[in-house]
Amino acid sequence: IADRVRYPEFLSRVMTAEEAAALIPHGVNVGMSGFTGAGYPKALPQAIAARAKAEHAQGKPYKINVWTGASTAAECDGVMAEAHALGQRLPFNTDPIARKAVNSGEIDFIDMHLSHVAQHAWFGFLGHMNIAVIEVLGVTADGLLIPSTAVGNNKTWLEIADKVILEVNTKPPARMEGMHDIYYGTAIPPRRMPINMTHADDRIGDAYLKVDPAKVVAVVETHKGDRDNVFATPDENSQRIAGYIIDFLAHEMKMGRLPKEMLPIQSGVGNVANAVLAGLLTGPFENLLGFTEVLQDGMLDLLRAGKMSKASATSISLSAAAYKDFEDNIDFYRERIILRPQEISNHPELVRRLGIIAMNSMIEADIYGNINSTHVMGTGMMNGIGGSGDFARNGYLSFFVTPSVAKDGKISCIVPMCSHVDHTEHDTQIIVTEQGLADLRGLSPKQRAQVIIDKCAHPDYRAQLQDYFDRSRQQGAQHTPHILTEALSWHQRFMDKGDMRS
Ligand code: 0RQ
Repeated sequence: IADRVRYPEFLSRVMTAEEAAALIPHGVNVGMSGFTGAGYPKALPQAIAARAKAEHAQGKPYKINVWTGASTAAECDGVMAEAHALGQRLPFNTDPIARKAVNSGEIDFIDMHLSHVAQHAWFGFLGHMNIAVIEVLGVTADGLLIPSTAVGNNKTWLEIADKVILEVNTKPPARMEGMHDIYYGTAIPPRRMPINMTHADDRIGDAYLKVDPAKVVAVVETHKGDRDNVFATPDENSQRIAGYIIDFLAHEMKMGRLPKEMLPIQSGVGNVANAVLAGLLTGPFENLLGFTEVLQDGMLDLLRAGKMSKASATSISLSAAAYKDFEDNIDFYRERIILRPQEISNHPELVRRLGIIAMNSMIEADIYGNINSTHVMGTGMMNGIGGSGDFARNGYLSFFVTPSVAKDGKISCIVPMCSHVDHTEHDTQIIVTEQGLADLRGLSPKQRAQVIIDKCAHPDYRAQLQDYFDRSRQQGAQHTPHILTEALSWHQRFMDKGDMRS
């Protein structure tokens, strides 16, 4: 560890994860590193879980509130949820055990726009942060921290926490040093200055995170890779969705509505997102730029092939195979990848100025283009809104994609009314399913409904949606026609009978 921790003062604070977990009492607010299965602490959460179990066995309470960048992994959220160690959790989670505890009511989960988290913490909206547990790759001789595979909210956690525990992970390559761009120019209103970035690949900050050395109470060594973020090879539906998007972008360019040099791309997580990126690999666009929050396998492929020149993100979330390529070719990727705090990677000011093309997945859309990204049947939390809202509202173009049906066709992903709304109709420009692409720009609600039904609905549900829309046009006000007593009946039918088909 002395190779990685070159600041002598910290060497005296090296201890085991168990010793460090003993410094985290019941009831505190803990800021952890971690964004989409990357850069999360690997040792402390397990020691915290063991401590929680021991305390509970003695009949004592032990729960902590955990704030991160975004999702972590089984060895972080999973173990702590399994040990009933989580009280409040924000802002995003994909772990199945934690999800179950959220949906049983055990964990108080706060689902937030990822660009909001840091500033809401500075404003004091979330309460006081007691301890930060941050994975880093090392410490320089000057006491600066070399960030890991995800930056997330680490800058802010290090600034606002009373105490800091560092997990020094010796597994990721030390030669990542220099890849990060940590912006220290943020301030609290009314004295905010513009963020001086005009190109997606501009560097505007420092390569290191800063910490007040006096706050560092423990240094724990780990040697472990991130979660293996595997994705299935794109299926036929994903490939069709990707095909529609690429044809659409080429058409927009031909029509002069998209500049010839193409605009920077944001892509959400998941199979469809990866299929779109795979489609760009063989598509007609060159010199692409990525301005996204999570860099996945698909973007690494584009960089390697020279189709994408630079990619800006807050985290690198790769499969084991792609990670090996990243590690083996770290000098190549260090010149092409910029990892920033999530308040910058997702900043509405930058998304608007740079003209980002936003592509995000959803759970369901309604016939007017409202989008539900988070809730199953209106009540159960899936993962959270993540960064989708940061990009969708402010992007130059905003796509929402989904297969037209879920659960073997028993659920239509196009419904009369969404059971929960994350992105309103005003934030949705283009909806794509494997059935087709609905371009909603410049259309009124009634025009949008007809295009969505015609282009995106699955044939099993098209007539049923058309019938709902036609009957809604015979009653009530006619700007956004609805039959309110029937609008959520499809969801109720699924819950009663296990199938939305009438
Ligand atoms: O269920 O897991 O039981 O098989 O939802 O669906 O089709 O595999 O899609 O993995 O891309 O996830 C919106 C959840 C899509 C994700 C969502 C069921 C379906 C399956 C997953 P199973 P798919 P994906 C960047 C931006 C919000 C955050 C975001 C997400 C499971 O993309 O969390 O965009 N997005 N962030 O069967 C009931 C429906 C359903 C449904 C699908 N209508 N009703 N269940 N499912 N449609 C990333 C970050 O911000 C970090």
